[in-house]
Amino acid sequence: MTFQEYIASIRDKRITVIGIGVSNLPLIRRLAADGCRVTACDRRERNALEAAGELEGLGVTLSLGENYLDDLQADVIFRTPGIRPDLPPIAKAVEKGAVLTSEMEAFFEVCPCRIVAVTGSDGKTTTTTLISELLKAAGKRVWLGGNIGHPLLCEADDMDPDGFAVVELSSFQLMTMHGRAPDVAVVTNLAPNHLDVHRSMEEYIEAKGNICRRQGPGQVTVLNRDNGIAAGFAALPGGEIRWFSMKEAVDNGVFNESERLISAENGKRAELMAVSDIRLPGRHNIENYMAAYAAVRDWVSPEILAETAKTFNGVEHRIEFIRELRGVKYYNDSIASSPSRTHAGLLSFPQKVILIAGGKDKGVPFDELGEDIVGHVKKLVLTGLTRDKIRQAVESRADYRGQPPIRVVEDFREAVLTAAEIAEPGDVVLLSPACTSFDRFRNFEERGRFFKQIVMELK
Ligand code: UMA
Repeated sequence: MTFQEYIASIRDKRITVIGIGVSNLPLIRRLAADGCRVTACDRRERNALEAAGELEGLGVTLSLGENYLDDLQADVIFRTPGIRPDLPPIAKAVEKGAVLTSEMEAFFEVCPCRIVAVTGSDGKTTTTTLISELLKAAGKRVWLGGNIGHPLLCEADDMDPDGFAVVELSSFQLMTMHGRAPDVAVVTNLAPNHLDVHRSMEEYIEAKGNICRRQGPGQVTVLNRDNGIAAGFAALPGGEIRWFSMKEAVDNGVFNESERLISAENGKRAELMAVSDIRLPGRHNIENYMAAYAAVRDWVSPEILAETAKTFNGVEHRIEFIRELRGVKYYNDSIASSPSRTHAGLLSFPQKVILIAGGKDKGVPFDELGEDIVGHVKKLVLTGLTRDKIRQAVESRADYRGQPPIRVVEDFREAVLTAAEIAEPGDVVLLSPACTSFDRFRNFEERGRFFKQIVMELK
């Protein structure tokens, strides 16, 4: 069924789209343009919903604010990922016969090409992007989307049946995926996450398992051998199991042996590349490469893998390599808007770095950040509204004996220039703010791009 035919099949039904955000907006527009009767619901009030006027202009009925689900009368419901499928009004509508689906579930039904789907608690965005890069480098047409921030349903009819849809899937999306299985499913790892939304760790694992639960012959399941929960998915029906492992040799998949990546195809081994060829910093990126190659080895040669590893700079704003100038490497980790994210950023480098941190105060404690800074930072440059709070968190530590030295600079550009000035050949300069950007920027993307611009202008 094409997307066009799918829309035709629901055109006479009462359609309700719940959640007017990134996933659903293009869908609402398309349904309305194709003459469907659409109600769109969102808990946000009208004044917080930029698209309200535009959608009404298209004939969409809006149900907004606190009681947005009170009058849910629908035959077909599209649920946004951020809403639990078992909310009482939704459950009641389903009891009365409504079909509950989502943008991603519908996409799986109408996607004309192969689907490679990636989930996991960590590394899924980088692994998804890597898979897309590898396939593109092998000359394939690729559509990249899903939880990574780009909904694909409305593009389905333009997709080339010989191409690939490469999608990142969150547990929220997977919770209700019961239809077509992906041709290749990748599970990077599983660790407690989103337990504010999921009722339990069991529910979270159950949702993630949906990525491979209905796979079968001719399909591929890539699993992390070193992660107990992800490895447990091998017991699900699944497809051909391909493992990746940092710790042990596997019969089918990719593993690390003495810092060299080895591909194994049903026992037959071939060396792929040295771990040191991977330009992205951090041990976790070795795992991301292993997972990605295990997923695409049928279409991507080892030469393309090695070439991509040497040149791929990473996903924008996530420990993204910018340039090397006079022996100093600059990295943009603007996405790190919390101390835990900066912790991960710092641990990605084997050496102590020159860290630029600080931003808007969102009330989180900086005690652990203080510990990370003392342990992993060579020189610290603080800026933004939290600059003094972070400085105090570092200086008040019993183990702080003047290392790292701290420079406090009010202006963001000055902060970057200061970091460049105090850096020596061999150093890494890392923007990983541990705070949100809203004291000075519209979002972390704007902060990251401004940082990159300043770094590129350095002479
Ligand atoms: N809404 C309600 N009631 C609710 C929850 C939400 O009315 O109970 C409304 C919100 O007001 C909003 C709308 O629903 O206007 C959409 O919100 P949303 O958060 O469900 O979703 P999207 O804007 O469509 O973004 C989602 C993903 N967000 C979540 O899963 C929470 C995005 O991932 C994803 O990029 C996007 O779809 C593209 O498909 C974000 C994320 O943080 C980046 N994901 C989590 C993660 O990666 O860890 C899962």
